[in-house]
Amino acid sequence: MAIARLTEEERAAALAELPLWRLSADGTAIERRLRFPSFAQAFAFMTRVAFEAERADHHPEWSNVYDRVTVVLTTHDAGGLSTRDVEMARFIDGVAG
Ligand code: HBI
Repeated sequence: MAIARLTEEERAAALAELPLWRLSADGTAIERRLRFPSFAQAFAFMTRVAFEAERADHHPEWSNVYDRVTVVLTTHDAGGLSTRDVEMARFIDGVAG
């Protein structure tokens, strides 16, 4: 299903509500770096997000080093940011705090 890329205005409005996320240099993705008390808790976070990603059919680009997780969200089908990225970022903020 084709999904629309956010306009500049929509992107700015969305980012204003996602202060923990940074816009990539090329404007096509948002990134958040997280740190957890342990590797086990970092991986548990990734597991919860993984199940949501499957449910939403929207998957993060992410990496994990011990207690840290870096999450990058972009919509490949739109060639940039879409509402799916905003919704997933909100979900992640809800899980990670
Ligand atoms: N995840 N981040 C992201 N971007 C996509 O475009 C995307 C996805 N997960 C699944 C998906 N697209 C499928 O809908 C398409 O590959 C068919």
